[in-house]
Amino acid sequence: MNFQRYDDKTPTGVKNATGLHLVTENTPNGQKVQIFLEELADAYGMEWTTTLMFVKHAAQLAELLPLMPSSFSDTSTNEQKKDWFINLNPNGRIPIIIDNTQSPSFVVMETSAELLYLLKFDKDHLMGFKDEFEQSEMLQWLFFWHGGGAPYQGNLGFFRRAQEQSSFAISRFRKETYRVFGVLELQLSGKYTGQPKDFLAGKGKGKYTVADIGAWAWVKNWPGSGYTDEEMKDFPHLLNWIERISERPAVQRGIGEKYRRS
Ligand SMILES: N[C@@H](CCC(=O)N[C@@H](CS)C(=O)NCC(=O)O)C(=O)O
Repeated sequence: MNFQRYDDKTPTGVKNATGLHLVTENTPNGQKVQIFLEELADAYGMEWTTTLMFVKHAAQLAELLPLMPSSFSDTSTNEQKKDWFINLNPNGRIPIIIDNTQSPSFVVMETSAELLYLLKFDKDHLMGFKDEFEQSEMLQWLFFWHGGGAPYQGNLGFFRRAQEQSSFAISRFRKETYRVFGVLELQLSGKYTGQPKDFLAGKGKGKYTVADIGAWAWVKNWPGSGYTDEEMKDFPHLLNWIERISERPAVQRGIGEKYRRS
């Protein structure tokens, strides 16, 4: 153990990792970083190792516990709230990256900060920009989704799954998530700029960047968030954008088998 932020409960896979190490679960937030690492693998042969967590969400837990065998409650779940993990991320949430190429190792929490940290490995600016204004646009959309999209869609999921149903909360987060889908639609449609876009940021039709990855990992889950095909007809450009990004091999790997716990 050469890093004071590890303790005797830190899993050996985390403790003994060399190079970049991702601690994740295959949730929308986890997928953001999984996808970008897979993109970097395709572009530059990037290598890293992964520890898969079993993060249990409070609402799921409340709902699922009565259905679980009695042995269930003492399995090692809610790992992200245990000391060893809090030591690495005081926020107790996945994913995190540990960069063991630094001495001491450097830990990155918060998905958008992680995407931006990893951008330094994108030497040719394939998924970011050299131009400061395009880069600013990318940051605007990355932050827009991090602060103004994911929390709404996340809370919508939380309240939809909760044992105690609150129609007020569900309705608030359902409307707000729908509204921010509409903001993405406006940007992609070019309704006010005259320039329809394939991707959120960049000149002309835009370029696929970490801003798209950040939002896509969530927005693609619209059926699970309870929206109907009829409602989504309001967002044709957004639906095409979801499809366009889904086709990328790195995206398919980034949400795929490799990140599912057996
Ligand atoms: N703002 C954080 C959110 C991370 C987050 O909410 N992760 C969820 C999984 S999608 C989690 O760890 N939930 C477990 C918990 O809340 O204890 C980020 O972007 O990294």
